[in-house]
Amino acid sequence: MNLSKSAQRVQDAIIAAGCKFSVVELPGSTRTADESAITIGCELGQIVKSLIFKGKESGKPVLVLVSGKNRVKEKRVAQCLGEKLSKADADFTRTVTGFAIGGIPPLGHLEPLITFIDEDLLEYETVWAAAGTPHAVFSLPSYKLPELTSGQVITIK
Ligand code: 5CA
Repeated sequence: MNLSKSAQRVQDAIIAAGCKFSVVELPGSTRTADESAITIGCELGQIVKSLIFKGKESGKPVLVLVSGKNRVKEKRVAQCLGEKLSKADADFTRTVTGFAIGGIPPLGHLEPLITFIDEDLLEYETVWAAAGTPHAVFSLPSYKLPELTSGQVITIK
């Protein structure tokens, strides 16, 4: 598949991580979790939302991978992180990931990000994540998420 520049960067990161998952660009929107589930034809819970937060004191970026069916309980993530969280705005998100909101992938960012993974994602055999643009996604077996992202699996909701 001939991928756009941002989607190709995610494909390259997947290959660099030693995996073979294929990024696909779809005609339908995958900008939000709801739209992704409709476009892909999967359950909302199978969508990996890649959300950026910021450590309140350190200012460090934190990536939280959440099942499309769940809301992040920031207190839970803060407990695991050891500091409170503040919300990241669109500019901060782009600066640390190199991607725009609606296409933030779980890997391939400009800098390595402390990563937490919603345990509910592991209930599904296959999950789908954004791949750099609001039309690009890739699927993978959920058990691969922790090694692909060096993320820590936690209870998030
Ligand atoms: N492509 C889909 C999933 S495959 C996707 O990226 N969904 S998402 O949920 O991970 O990304 C959208 C998220 O971006 C929203 O849930 C929200 O947390 C965040 N967001 C949306 N608008 C803003 C904004 N203006 N500032 C900061 N974060 C935002």
